Amino acid sequence: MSEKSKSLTINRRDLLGATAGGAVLAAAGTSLLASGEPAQAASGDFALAPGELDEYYGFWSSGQTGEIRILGVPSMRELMRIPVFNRCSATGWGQTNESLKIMTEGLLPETKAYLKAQGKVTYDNGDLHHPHMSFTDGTYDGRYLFANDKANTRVARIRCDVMKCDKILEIPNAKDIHGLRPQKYPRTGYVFANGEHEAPLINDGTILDKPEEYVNIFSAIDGDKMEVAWQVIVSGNLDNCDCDYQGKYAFATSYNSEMGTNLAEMTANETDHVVIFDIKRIEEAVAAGDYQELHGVPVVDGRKGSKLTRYVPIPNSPHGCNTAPDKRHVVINGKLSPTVSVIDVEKVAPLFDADADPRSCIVAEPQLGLGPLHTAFDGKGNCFTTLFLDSQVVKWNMDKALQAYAGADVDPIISKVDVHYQPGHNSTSMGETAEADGKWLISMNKFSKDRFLNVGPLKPENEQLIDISGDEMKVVHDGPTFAEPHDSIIVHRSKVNPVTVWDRNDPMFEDAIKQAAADGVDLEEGAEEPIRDGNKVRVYMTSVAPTFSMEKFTVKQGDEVTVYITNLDDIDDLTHGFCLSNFGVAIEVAPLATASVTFVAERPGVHWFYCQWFCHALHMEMRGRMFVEPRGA
Ligand code: CUK
Ligand code: CUA
Repeated sequence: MSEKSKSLTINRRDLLGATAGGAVLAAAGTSLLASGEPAQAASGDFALAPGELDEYYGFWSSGQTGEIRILGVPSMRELMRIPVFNRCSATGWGQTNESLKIMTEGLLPETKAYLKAQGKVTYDNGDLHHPHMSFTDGTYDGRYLFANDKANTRVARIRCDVMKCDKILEIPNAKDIHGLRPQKYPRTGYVFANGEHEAPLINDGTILDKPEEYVNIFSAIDGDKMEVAWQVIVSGNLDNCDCDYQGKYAFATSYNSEMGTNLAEMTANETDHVVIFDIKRIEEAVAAGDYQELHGVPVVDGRKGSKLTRYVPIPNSPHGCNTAPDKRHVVINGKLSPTVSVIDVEKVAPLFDADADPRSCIVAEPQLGLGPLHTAFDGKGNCFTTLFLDSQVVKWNMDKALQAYAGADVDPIISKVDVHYQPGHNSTSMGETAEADGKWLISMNKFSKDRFLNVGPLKPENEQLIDISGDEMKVVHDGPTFAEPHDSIIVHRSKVNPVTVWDRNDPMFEDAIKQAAADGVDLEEGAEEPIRDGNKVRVYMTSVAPTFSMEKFTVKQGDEVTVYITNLDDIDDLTHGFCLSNFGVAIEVAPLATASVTFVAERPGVHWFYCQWFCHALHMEMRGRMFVEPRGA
């Protein structure tokens, strides 16, 4: 792509006009695809020999698949999937009692009632866009990942010691959580979460088609307790968010300051805004009782004119919100504007004076190209912004952008590289922390088109690995992924230290341990026979490759049966499973874990259970029988 995009000015009306006001970005982008230039030569040092380990963990979202994926970077090998909002056939996530507890305990009462009417106990889907790690003192601390669910207004926490989700919280009052970031300083602390879609504050049907009475909600969640600490009512909607390295402010972009309900209305203004939240003032307002309580959460009013927030005008539907590792600048990505707007956090405090110009915190606004969505950083003063419409990543220099805004005749743009195609998020190694190291950039491209063998009408995304160690960016690898990672973080492996076997007393097994104690059973020994309690039957088994401790057990048709499996194998990687044929039951039991599953034995006859996780030369023989006596027998 030529430099023409640099000088090309485009406003929202031009863009909408060019696409007949239809499907804005995707349609416009498809006609602007980069031409088929030859791929750049690979630098070679991203490839690892068999057995070599990656330098970084990549934590990937999966969008509407609802899970988190762990990739190795730079090899881009997928290492693991962590089911979160989805169901998982392999691990039994959404089926084991342990996972069902996590998936149900944080739901609101009205959601539980709704689901019950559908014959369900939890949602089956999620839309996970933003995985982010907990921070201590401005860098990753390896404790937790947090992630949003845009589809069903939830926030999840994943424990990095076992790489399993341990909490899912439905956020009351808000609608459709999108942008999410953990507090960077002093620690996480808060997890900031944006409600994206506008709705009545009390959404009980009293107010319907009166958009002027809709609001949006910004939430601060206590990441340690996984409870909502406080919420803020805002003007306009909320898209992406980030926060500073000082622990004072959070920032959220708004693409629909108009509070419109259709495309034309939402894109009517040439200017939208960033909302800046003053954390201390909000905490003080909550402490002083200056709030309304809704669903047990203190909700303060931060709409325009409030002393708790400031609204900074930004051109044309800003999207991404990215704080630089210089601890000072926050980049707001223009989306429909070819610019990014840079906020200086040191100029934010004066904005809260009564007659300050809200734009006085903007210290640069370089024009980068068409469709800037997200920006990543190398820790050396350079920024990498995805250009959705241009199908490019642009590398630009922060200092030069500041100088240009101050009037100097300098061009902040260093180079551009074609990506394939239509990038959304990007991320750099450690780039969201004060320890950004400038080695790798991932461009997360929404369209793969012709980059892989055709797999039918539904195509993978294409995540390209870019070597950013030099001035020129080098695309060195194409990585297809299934629907639809939006965002990723690249974490140095020194920050993450998972265990290889479970602790027998892990909180995940709390209920099983309690129930076994009540039944007088030692989980590590199992029981000889099922324990009957009315029509509830509990079966306690252990597993040691290649056997279950019970060869057979008998229950009655209609019994509610709970099977507990405790895996006594403590060898690295020796996972077993429990799959009960024709009962739709299959669960994972990792080394030293206990897992349980409950079902109604409504099918009389002989039913085999088997281990579905290949564990031993005699894995096929690791099986047993459940006898179900017919009703009345
Ligand atoms: S959003 Cu997806 S490309 Cu949900 Cu972070 Cu920008
Ligand atoms: Cu145990 Cu396969």
